[in-house]
Amino acid sequence: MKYEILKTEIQEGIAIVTISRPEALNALNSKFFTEMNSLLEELDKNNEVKVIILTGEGKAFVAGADIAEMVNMNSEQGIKFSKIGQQTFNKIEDIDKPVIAAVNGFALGGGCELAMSTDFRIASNLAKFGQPEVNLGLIPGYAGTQRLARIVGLSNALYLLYTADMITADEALRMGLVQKVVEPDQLITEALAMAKKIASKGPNAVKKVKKVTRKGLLGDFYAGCELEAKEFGSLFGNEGTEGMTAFLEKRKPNWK
Ligand code: CO8
Repeated sequence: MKYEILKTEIQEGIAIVTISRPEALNALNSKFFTEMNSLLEELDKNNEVKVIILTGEGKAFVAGADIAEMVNMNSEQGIKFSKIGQQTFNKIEDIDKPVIAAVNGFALGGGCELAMSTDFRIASNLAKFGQPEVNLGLIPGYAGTQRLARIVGLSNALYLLYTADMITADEALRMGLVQKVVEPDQLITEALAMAKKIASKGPNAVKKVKKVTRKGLLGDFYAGCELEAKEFGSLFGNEGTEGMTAFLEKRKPNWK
């Protein structure tokens, strides 16, 4: 597929995906979702890619769903547009490679929801976060009502959703919405360093950590523990045994 909004660069096993429609602050339109779905399938199949970084071009990460595209939608079209976004962001959650958001600027509405569908977020100190939907007489439609409270807790979520306040990267850090804040010119360097660190770990262990941690949060605690034990056991006799042997032999593991 020919990509017009998404630019991808792969270096040393890390795919850096840049959302590039800066004239509209990278607002999410139908074309974005078509491209993102196709790209996720490609990255999923590409064995060279171990970790994915998502970032935005210009002063925004993503300033929300495309208001110009949504303004004339009827209820049925609104539901459809919401579901397309939900399914795409679920794919980001489900892909069995870690995904990191490197939030360079505004992450508002659908942009904050996109960032929340990644595994964790690193932000430039210029980034701003918020769910401004109620300003437009709307509510989040890409699972923001569900993910925000799971990430920052109920009261922080409701505060952001009710007030539509834009918060700084440091406030987002305090709430746990981002995991690290850096100078703007360090954002990609730092995201790459984190991605490379993850890529150096046992690849199957990393995939299973994502699967088990995410599944556990969606289902019940005991089912999560069952899955954890099963996946834990599956690493013995191969990657786990190699990692433990390497530790005892004081050498680097040889991941397959
Ligand atoms: N959609 C479409 N265009 C946008 C959007 C957007 N979300 N945000 C910015 N733009 C456009 C502006 O219209 C402007 O275009 P133009 O130059 O043609 O006038 C251009 O980007 C630059 O924007 P500004 O001039 O406004 O830039 P500022 O630096 O002055 O302001 C802000 C930056 C504060 C980010 C401001 O642009 C803003 O408030 N944007 C809207 C933020 C917002 O409300 N986002 C939430 C949208 S709703 C949403 O995301 C719901 C998700 C769920 C959808 C479910 C589907 C049904």
